[in-house]
Amino acid sequence: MDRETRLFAESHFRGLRGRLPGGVCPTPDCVDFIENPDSFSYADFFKGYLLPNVPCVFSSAFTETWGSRRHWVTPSGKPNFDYLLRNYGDVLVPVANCGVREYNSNPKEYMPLREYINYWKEYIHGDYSSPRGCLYLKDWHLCRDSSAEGVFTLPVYFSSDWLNEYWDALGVDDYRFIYMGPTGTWSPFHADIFRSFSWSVNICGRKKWFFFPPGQEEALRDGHGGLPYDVTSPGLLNSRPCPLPLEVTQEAGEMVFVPSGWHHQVHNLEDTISINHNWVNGCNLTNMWQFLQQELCAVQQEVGQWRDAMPDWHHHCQVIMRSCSGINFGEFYHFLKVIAERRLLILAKGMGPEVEGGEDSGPGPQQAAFDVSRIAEVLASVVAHPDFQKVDTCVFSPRPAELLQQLEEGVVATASL
Ligand SMILES: O=C(O)CCC(=O)C(=O)O
Ligand SMILES: [Fe+2]
Repeated sequence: MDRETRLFAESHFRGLRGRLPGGVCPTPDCVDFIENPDSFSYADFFKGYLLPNVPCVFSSAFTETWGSRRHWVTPSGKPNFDYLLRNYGDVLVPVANCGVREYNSNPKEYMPLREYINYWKEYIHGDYSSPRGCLYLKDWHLCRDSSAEGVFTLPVYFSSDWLNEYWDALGVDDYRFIYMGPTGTWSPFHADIFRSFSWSVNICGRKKWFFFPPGQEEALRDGHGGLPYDVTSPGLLNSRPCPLPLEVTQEAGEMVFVPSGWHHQVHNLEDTISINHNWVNGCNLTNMWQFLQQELCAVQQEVGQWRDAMPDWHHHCQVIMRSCSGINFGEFYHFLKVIAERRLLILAKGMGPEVEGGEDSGPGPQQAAFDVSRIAEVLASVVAHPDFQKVDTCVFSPRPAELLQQLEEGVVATASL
């Protein structure tokens, strides 16, 4: 990140005063297509798409050199089953059944990749039908569970990725996924976990995306407040006036940027393999914090009747929240702490030359200074939250107020950087 981009971004967030842009976001007329990697910088992406939180599609030139685009695909553009079987045949992968609805998702089972590929071959030979239904391999953690050496190169645009940095630091999990499935497999209507961004590259095949800007999903709710499962079902659009989605067709090799809080639905138009990552950084941290507050409110409402009878009701709400949403207020603090300490260390080590992105180079001082200012703003809101004040923070080191003070000192020290 260069200084000019950092100052631009900090002034963007000062203008918002800790809030998210209010109201329903208007639907853009179309989604921009970025043709040429040589004339599209990190700063261009940051200012044009990440900060304004709007989608875009990058041409296949951006992923030309990826190993997976050579090895995972046959010369005719189909999935290279033999290569995948040779390299990953015994790996256990999660598989969803697209034909069975479980709430607003699909039930998943685990099977060796070999079994899934056998199913896929039979499905093709059976004219895209099978007694086993329509199965979609989703959320396979290739990087966590096997080596992904040479499979892809993290594009510089997506290099500020605190979610994966946090999980890598803990050595436990990640949000890096492989999806693969035949024509007709699809992902129901949703917004991404924790209001993260996502990026998605088709290694082979094509996808159709339906996007709704944040807030527009409210008009799609049913009488019980539920969101639709399938926004393409004729029943939905015929029943009442609904906003129309923004439609994008993603071709082989192309890369889609999915902004924070945009609901979407995705259909594979051909036999498709994709790599998708979820990521959070200083640009959508407020969205994540707001999402966590909403999740806690929902839990509190659900178990409100026991509030007076249970002395540790607040603690139980946090426990329930963790099991439903995967994270609670205490863990969110830990996430902020891990990233904050890494950024403060970069700043303390001195203001060396700015290196732009890349998987291994890590953030430079301007990026670190921006990150510190974003964490300081959100942590101030966390510390002031009445439900965070009920969390037992004695065991946290440093204590939240102490970390906030270090960050605020960091903001002052880097003002002239
Ligand atoms: O490709 C899919 O089926 C879903 C992808 C998705 O939802 C995402 O990348 O956020
Ligand atoms: Fe998604």
